[in-house]
Amino acid sequence: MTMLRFMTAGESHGPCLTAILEGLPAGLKLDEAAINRDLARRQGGYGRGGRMKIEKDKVQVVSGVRFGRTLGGPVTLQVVNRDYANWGGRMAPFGEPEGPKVTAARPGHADLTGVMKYDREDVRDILERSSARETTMRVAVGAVCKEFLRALGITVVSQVLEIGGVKADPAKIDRTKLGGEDTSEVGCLDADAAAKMREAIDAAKKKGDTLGGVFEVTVRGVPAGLGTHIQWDRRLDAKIAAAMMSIQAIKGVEIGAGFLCGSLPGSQIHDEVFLGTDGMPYRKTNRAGGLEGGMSNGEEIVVRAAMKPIPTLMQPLNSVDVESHEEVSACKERSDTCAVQAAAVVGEAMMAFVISEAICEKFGSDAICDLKRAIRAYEERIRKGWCER
Ligand code: EPS
Repeated sequence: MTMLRFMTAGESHGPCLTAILEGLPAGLKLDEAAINRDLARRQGGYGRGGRMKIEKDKVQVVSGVRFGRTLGGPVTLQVVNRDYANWGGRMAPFGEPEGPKVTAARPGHADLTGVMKYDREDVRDILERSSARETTMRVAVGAVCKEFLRALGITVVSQVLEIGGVKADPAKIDRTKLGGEDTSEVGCLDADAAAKMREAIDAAKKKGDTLGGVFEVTVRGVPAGLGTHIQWDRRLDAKIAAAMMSIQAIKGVEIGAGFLCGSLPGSQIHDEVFLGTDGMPYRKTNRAGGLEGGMSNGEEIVVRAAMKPIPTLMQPLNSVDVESHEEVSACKERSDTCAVQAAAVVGEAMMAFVISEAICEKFGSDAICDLKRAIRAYEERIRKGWCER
């Protein structure tokens, strides 16, 4: 059984969004402002649509926390959808719906298959839950997990590396600036590429098109030995990949050198290990992305994910109508031109959750003081000679 788990609920234009996070140790200090900061970051980014002008996502913590400290019980988080005030007639739990049904499915969205699978006549019954608005709660959960990790000296940061084919130049990226304030509006640390990314988003918007991209998530300060080689479903790399892939619109995940591993010889891929003056092993490179044998190896964990362009196009693609069964142009919903920067914030959140879960599994999670002591004892054992003899 997993030590830490969460579930989200809510529709994009329903009354509110909810998440329940269970398994965090008691006694952890939480800061409401830190959760709201990440919620605001998720709402930002160049190329967002009209909805983000309506919503001012703010968390309400309704269980599991008392005067700023966790109690050990489920933490329930809620964010009100301000737009529900305009959507009550279409989204109320009871009564008769107002307005026409949505029937023209969008290619690339859950619309068509969802209607068939769940036997729904209105595409809205599918799109309301499949919408990336759900990631609001993942970010809230992730922000809580980040607080937990921060208490243990672990940080999770992200950057955008590519939007619509415009790539950041790795030579122009100062990795010490990772996690700082995003002044580029696209989450990219290469200022030249960031300017071109914004231009690409403007051009796509003008054409009624949308753009995807690539973001990277980095975790610093992770102890070696999270996850295990023992069983497939307990490997940390597998859990990270699944968590990233679970984010709406993600189509590819790479760890460390990723797909490059398929083309270079072993001598150019594996990170050589050296002995430091303190008698501890270290690596000069990190092509493994901090993960070997399904376990964290103590280096930074580095993961990239590719996001496809948002499927709602203002110049719609050919599709089918689920009511008339005719070929039609896909429906037009208000949407974003590009949300890669927001997806990077969601990526941080999912990463923070997976690392937190791995920590709770390895070190126990009743009380934060016991957990900290268990980590110290483990690190001391390794420092003393790797194995206890
Ligand atoms: C989103 C809210 C949605 C979309 C977007 C993300 O709001 P609305 O549908 O009211 O415009 O802007 O959702 C999608 C990209 C999607 O495909 O559903 C949010 O809060 O991030």
